[in-house]
Amino acid sequence: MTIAKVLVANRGEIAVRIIRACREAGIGAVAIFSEADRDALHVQMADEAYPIGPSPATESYLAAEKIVGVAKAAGADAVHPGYGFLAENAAFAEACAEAGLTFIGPPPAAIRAMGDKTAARRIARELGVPLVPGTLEPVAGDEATRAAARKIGYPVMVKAVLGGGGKGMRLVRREEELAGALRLARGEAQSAFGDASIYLERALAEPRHIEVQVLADGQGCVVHLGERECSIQRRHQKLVEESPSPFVDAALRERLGEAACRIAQAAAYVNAGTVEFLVDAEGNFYFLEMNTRLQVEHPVTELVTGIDLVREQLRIAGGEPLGYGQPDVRGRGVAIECRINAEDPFAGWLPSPGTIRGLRVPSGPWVRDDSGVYEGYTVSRFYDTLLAKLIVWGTDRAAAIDRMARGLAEYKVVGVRTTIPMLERIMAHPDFRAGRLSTGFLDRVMPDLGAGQGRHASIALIAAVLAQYERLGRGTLAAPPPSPWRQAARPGWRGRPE
Ligand code: MV4
Repeated sequence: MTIAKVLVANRGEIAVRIIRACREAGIGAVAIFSEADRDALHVQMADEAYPIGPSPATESYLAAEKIVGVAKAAGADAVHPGYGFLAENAAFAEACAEAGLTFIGPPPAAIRAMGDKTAARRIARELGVPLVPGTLEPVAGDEATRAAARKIGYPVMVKAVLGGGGKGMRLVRREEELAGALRLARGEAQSAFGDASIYLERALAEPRHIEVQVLADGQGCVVHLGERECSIQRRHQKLVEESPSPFVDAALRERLGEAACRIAQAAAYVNAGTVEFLVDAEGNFYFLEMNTRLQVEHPVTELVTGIDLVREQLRIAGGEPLGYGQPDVRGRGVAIECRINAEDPFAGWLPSPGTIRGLRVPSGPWVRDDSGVYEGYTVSRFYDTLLAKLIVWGTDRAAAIDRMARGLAEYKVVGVRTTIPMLERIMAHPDFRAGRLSTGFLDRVMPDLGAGQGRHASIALIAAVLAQYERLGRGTLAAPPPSPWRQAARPGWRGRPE
């Protein structure tokens, strides 16, 4: 089925990324936009753009029926969901198919199979892929759950069956905490996923979060494109990702990749997907879950393998075979991605919406800026805080780190606070430069940032809100600065005034 026009059911940097891939493939790109996104970059770059509804995502980017309706009216023959929003919504994929639209992603059955985390664990177990010790079915009733937790051994992780990405996840260190944690986890699962089912796993202490990119065509060919190290996270929001992982050697890569491909095959997977693992300090890996979508961090895989993942998604959805096998996939060098978010890690990670009054993005050899914003754009408070991703490539990890540090130093955003200063601190940190990473990295090396779930995180947030309130009270925020470049304390980068 030839795809001539794609409706991009997303916004921000990923919508721009998909529009660019369509443009390069000679495919028409249709954008949708909410009231808040009327002036957004993706709207300006698309061939056509249609309003989809009010600003709240539930009335726009999550309004499946409206999106299908606009796709049909615009004469699109395919829909790309991007990530987030409806990307892993099997009902949306089915609605697209029922409307005669190609969903650029996996079959609904694969989305459902991997969306039920205990079903995914059962598939991995049947394949002999190592699992984090835990239950393979949802746990019901406090007594049975208490017994299961005793059998697993504390600390345990309580997880939502339909969860993922850490949503609704709770660490329980001892039995006395279990009942309360179950009540909270079940409540969060019910409100977030419409299903209160939960399961238990042994909690691994400060593991690495390593994921494997897979690509599967419609003819049964499945390859993996190496791994990504994603351990530097704040409350399950990744901040820095890289490929390959500094911890993974060729033998472990082979085992991770083979396991990921077998899981994708067992799920009858088609298109791009990511298999997540936890890896302990001894190099033991454990299957966590499979994400049935393109990931934010896909560019690091693209820079190392030379494979355009969005272009491959379009080709696969159009019925084309991959045309290559595992021996043809080779990685070279190291790529690192930093997420430029409109939030202030030094003020309790408070979101920082507002107008971008000055913007200078880095460039130069092997520097890529995947952005959804422009100078003069007003960052909305309705959606996530991601402005752009800075991605670099280097011949080795030290070169990539140095290039990222140079890129971050060049990156200037005036008008909203960003994660750039914190990212610069990470690049300069000896533990990061030595590859000493784990999911506890941010807590360990920057406890002042209140990155974790702990009490100090709440204290940091309260302090930040009070400081903001005080500044407002003094009116110091009332008068806008006279010049963005004066605020950036640098001469205008467009060259010195004549
Ligand atoms: C875990 C874990 C340790 N033990 N499960 C986080 C998101 C989702 N992909 C699963 N995640 C984890 N699951 C067990 N049994 C550690 C993580 C984890 C994590 C946990 C807390 C804080 C940050 C984290 C970052 C990545 C993974």
